[in-house]
Amino acid sequence: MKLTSRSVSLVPIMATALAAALGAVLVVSAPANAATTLGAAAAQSGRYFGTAVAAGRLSDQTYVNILNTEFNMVTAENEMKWDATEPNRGQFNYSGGDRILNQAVGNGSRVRGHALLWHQQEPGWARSMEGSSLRQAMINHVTQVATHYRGKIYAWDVVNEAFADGGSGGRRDSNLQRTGNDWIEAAFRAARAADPAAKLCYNDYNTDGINPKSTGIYNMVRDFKARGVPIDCVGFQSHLTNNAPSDYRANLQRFADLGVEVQITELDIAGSNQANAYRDVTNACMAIRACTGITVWGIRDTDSWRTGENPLLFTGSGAKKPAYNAVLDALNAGGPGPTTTTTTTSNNPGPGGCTASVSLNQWNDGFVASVKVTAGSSALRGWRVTATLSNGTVTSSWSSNRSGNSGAVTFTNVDYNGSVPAGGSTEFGFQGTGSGAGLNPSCTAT
Ligand code: 9MR
Repeated sequence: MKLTSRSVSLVPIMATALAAALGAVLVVSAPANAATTLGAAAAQSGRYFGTAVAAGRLSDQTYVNILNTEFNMVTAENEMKWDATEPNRGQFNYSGGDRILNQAVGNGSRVRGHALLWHQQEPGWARSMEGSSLRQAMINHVTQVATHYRGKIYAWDVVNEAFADGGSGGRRDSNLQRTGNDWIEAAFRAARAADPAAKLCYNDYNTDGINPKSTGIYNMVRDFKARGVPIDCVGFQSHLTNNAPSDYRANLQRFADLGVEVQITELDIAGSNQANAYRDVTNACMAIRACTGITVWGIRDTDSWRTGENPLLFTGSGAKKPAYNAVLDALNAGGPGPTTTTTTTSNNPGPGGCTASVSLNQWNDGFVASVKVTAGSSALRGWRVTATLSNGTVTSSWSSNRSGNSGAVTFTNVDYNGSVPAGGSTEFGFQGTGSGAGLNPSCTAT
């Protein structure tokens, strides 16, 4: 897959070089083996292309045909939100969310979960709550919903739109925020505990360039990474008009440099420059290895929440718009995406032993390694994992004590994750510069 994407992306470069050498104008057409759907084109570089889906439209055949043909990631537009999934306190309803998830899985697509906590679309019962009882109710919500969908969600928007617009760079006021400034990290920890395999994202809008709001979020993510709060990705909604900000790519890159994935989560673009702006946004993602995919917020213009603005890739009757072709071409020309590899080293998995496996997210000059420690047929009381860096250094680590930062680096359990039941597992992680290839973690019970 990677080879194909490299050879595809080299074609225009070679053609351009040839044109320059000949002093001639050469029209570069799409490579002969270019993919013909958005999902397949994104997959060539290891990325996805997704859309928001409304359960109520799944009986519309035109809609479903485009959905099944073009997209390989799905977000429930409303059906996994708090008001939909817990309309009465402690009574959960997953009918709409499950319908969307099952349709997506049946079509070979993955699912982004949206959204565990958001100050809008709180159910009425939660809106009238505050303080510690609200804190308890919201964490329970995160735990219940993430547990229901455990193992089935690619990435969760754990918290949506918690930062204020304008120049403050601070949090938005809400009853959630008033339960204490640590509500976001409490939600991320609860989500990680409930579904360790899902990537956990913070998602927001008006964060598409470098501005006080995106910088406030940047500082939160940096702090989370430094303190070991589990966060894997940041979603940039990208509800745009005419243009992406000129520093769109630089903004994505600065987040990627913190060691999180970046995802474009709700893209729609109104205005007469639509096709160019869609191309620019797609190119920005393709230029960043840690940009793992793009989701548009609906399929046809008539499906959009931005009534009358026609901000999507298909017309109301389901025809492809110029913006569709701009995106498809940019995906086909896209640079290398994330390389996620999983290697497992087994040592002494019998009674008293453990195994360690690493899942690696590598970009140009750095990586994030997530290590899973699995107990053998006896419970663990403590563990030690050694991983070897062939170059570069470990710059931060979480959910473990570390000794060393280059060469053979040793990690041991912290107080809350040393006890692992027989056959059970726990995770820790670290971030480093250079290549994470060949870490070959080995695990010893202590
Ligand atoms: O598209 C969604 C629309 O159908 C809902 O009525 C609305 C409710 O507030 O939410 C819309 O989706 C929003 C998303 O969940 C979060 N970011 C902004 C989106 C557009 O409002």
